[in-house]
Amino acid sequence: ASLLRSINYIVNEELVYNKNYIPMTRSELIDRLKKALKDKRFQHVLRVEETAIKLAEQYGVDVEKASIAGLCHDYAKQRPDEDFIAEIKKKGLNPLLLDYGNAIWHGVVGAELIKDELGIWDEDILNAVRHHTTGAPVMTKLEQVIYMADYIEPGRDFAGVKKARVITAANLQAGVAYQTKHTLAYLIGNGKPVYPKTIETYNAWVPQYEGEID
Ligand code: DGI
Ligand code: FE
Ligand code: FE
Repeated sequence: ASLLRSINYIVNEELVYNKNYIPMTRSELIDRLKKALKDKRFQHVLRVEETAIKLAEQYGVDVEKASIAGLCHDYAKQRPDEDFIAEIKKKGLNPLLLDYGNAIWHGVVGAELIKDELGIWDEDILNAVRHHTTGAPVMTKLEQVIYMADYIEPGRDFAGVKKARVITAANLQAGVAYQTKHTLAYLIGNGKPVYPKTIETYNAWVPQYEGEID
């Protein structure tokens, strides 16, 4: 499989999807994203994909899943609130979601729109999208990779991003703890509402890895 991937890279200079996680080619997916997103956001998802593929190779995660999840993670970011509210009702999702907004919806509810509209049914990929903003107490390696790739992609520029990159290169789980700690501190520092899952993620990850992030 790894040889086949190398051949695919050489022949097509791009990753070829051959595991049926999505009923389209990578370039068709990229066209869909280009239409769904403004250029700045589209460029971000390309960088998240690139970062996710590198982390996937390093940490033994399926590269095809990392590519698809990286490209799709913000698929729904620019949808109007009505689309999310309709989807929450249609799928019978937790009504507590209605108290939040796009920051939370584009991942949790966005995963449902991806299933409906892009035909992705793989629960690992969908969970990586669902949890890319808040994290989760238990995350697969793919979910961790997407959570971190979104945070450290080369276009990110905030206090602490260099440290996040160094920690993540050394220890993926410590990277998760670092991001979780800093995001919660940011939300509290700015008086923002904290989604309960964000707090659950904090409790599951930060005390455990505290020694590895300072
Ligand atoms: O969609 P992106 O901008 O690429 O990145 P993201 O999906 O990680 O979203 C980041 C934003 O989400 C950031 O401004 C912090 C915010 N966020 C994360 N957890 C919570 C949250 N916002 C609220 N209100 N509550 C949370 O629990
Ligand atoms: Fe996002
Ligand atoms: Fe993102």
